[in-house]
Amino acid sequence: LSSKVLNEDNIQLPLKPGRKYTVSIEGNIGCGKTTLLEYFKSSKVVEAIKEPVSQWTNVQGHNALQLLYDDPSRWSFSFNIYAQLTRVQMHTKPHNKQVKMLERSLYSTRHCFVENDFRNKTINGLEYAILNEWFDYLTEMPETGMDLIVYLRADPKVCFERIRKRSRKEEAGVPYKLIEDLHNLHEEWLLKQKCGKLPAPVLVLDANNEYHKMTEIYEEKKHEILCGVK
Ligand code: DGT
Repeated sequence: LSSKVLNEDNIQLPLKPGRKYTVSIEGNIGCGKTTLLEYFKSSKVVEAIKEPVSQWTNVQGHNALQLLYDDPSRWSFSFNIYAQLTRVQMHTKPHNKQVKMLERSLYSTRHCFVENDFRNKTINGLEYAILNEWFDYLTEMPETGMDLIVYLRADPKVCFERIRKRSRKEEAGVPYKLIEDLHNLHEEWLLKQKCGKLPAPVLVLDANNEYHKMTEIYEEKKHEILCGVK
């Protein structure tokens, strides 16, 4: 796996001074999105907005993530529509820093999780249609636009091992097939571009490496990851 930028022509560095940018960090469960956000969190120019997993494990007292994995056919629609709400909240959160860095986006819910649930029949045709109509409506809003996607591309086996090691209680029963399927969906969306025009150029980083090597890669690619903002 090598680092490359798709649609390289679309990234014009340095970008206009003073403008705000939105960068979405994408990749499979366990690929290291949180680590990247943690790395850039202390930067003066970055507002890092982590995925609200704690919100999903306590929706007014309901552990939506646990329910999702206990009984996907019953709970996938509820989970995805709630994930969609929390993602709009991330996209629209006001910020003062020049670069807003998001852990996933409305797009990964749609093209990876919702797509996977429909293919595996854990959501039905009507549920799929409702989620997609919401997605189309929400992504027409200028506030949900993005300037760059950073794809942390890792082997599904590596992700599966990391998920096993971190042993998040709700993910105890995550099957390898889910990780493989989500990997393929990220590839279809971000590399093969099978989901239509991408909302932003994609910077692909090899995320198979261990922590120290990954931080070296982040430092080396900092200029691109931050859209040229110093
Ligand atoms: P990292 O830091 O790369 O290891 O990332 P994670 O695993 O902390 O974050 P992520 O987004 O890959 O997943 C957190 C959990 O939530 C995981 O069990 C998958 C699930 N999840 C995240 N987003 C969605 C979504 O939009 N729909 C569904 N059905 N599940 C989702």
